Amino acid sequence: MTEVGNLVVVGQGYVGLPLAQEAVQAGIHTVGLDLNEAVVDGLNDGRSHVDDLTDSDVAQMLENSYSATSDPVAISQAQTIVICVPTPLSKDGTPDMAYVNGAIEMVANYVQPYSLVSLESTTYPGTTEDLLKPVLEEHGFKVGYDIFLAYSPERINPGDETYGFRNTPKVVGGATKECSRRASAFYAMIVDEVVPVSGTREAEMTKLIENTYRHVNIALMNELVQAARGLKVDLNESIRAAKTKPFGYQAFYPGPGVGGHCIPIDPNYLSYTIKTELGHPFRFVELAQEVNQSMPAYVVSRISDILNSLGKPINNSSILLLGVTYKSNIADQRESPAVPIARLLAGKGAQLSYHDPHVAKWTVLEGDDFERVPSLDEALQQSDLVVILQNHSIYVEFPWVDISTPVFDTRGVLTENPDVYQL
Ligand code: SAJ
Repeated sequence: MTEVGNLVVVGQGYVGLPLAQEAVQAGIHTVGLDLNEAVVDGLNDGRSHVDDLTDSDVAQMLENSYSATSDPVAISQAQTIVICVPTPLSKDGTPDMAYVNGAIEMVANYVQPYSLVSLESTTYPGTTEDLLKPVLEEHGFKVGYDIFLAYSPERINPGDETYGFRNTPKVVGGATKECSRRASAFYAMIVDEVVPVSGTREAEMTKLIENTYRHVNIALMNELVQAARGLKVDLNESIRAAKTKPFGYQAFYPGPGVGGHCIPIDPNYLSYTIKTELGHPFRFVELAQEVNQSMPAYVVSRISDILNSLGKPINNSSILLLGVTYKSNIADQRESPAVPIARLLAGKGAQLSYHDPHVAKWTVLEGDDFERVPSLDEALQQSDLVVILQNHSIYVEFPWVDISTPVFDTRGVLTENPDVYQL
């Protein structure tokens, strides 16, 4: 415990807060450091802003050894600092390292000698060595001697009932052997399995492999579903059949687009590095990004074809969108494809309404909020077309046989119903 000492977690979002919770449960005095005062105040009032933690989870943390603050001086009281800040894309699609740069500068200004600094934010290989290490050394530290530096990719899976923080193996790569030892000792207190790798680059690449694998395979299904339509093949049925193969295959499904904080973002960190460091494109990621980003327009073209076959233009047709989050059965809307789909339909004159059990008010255009339809049953009867964008359980279990309104299912959840339109 002395080596681990007190912990400061920089960033109290969907990654930092679960990590703080696990550390508190392990008996580690933990301070959640976040520059967003509203987040800090909410946490200190016992309120959670993260899907995977309830208010009572936060209250329990406060009763133990947790508090939140926006004052970086807390770093000077800790021996272990974990950085869990966002790594989004800039407008031009390149990595936006502003949060990481801000965090490491703040840590370097306050961190005590012999502390451990671990970065968890998803990023390109080389970030820890080439961006964090120089900042610490500019502040007089010698990495591996009087400061210890590591990278450990976050593997938080929002809404996952099976895998939580503690039972998901944690990959850890240190800048030096002693850094790796220190980091492994810390993480061993909060996860069941630590997976040490030889360096920070290997740890950074691990996360990019994991998510690029998904990104590319989802894009493969998104491109294939368009060809399958032309070949008169029910692709979702073939995927379900392929899934019976007990080895060498993992099912991915076509959809209306790829949302979330990981999959549409992370692989671009890989293609960015390859392009800038090596001077050539990383074609798999660029093609996958192109295919996945084209899905909203493909969905709208399918809507146009369906309404056309019913003798109705998109213009003035009432279209009910079901499910506006990025993933089923959670409230997170980040990068949800529902937004570009709604914008395209509104641009063509559609009368839009939406329902989502997790979203009471939906912002499609800046300052233009939609209210959720008050009654799903009524809205279903009053629409010209219903479009299922997210397979929330409520829609999978809904009695669709009683509905006369045409339904377009972009998630392949109603394939048993021949009258339902598919991607
Ligand atoms: N999607 C498809 N077809 C698929 C799978 C996903 O269209 O077959 C779409 C989803 O609708 C969503 C997006 O892609 O919009 C991302 O879905 P996701 O299942 O990958 O969910 P995420 O973004 O929450 O990914 C996380 C990742 N976890 C971490 O990065 C720590 C990922 O590594 C997990 O494997 C994934 O959850 C998971 O398994 O649910």
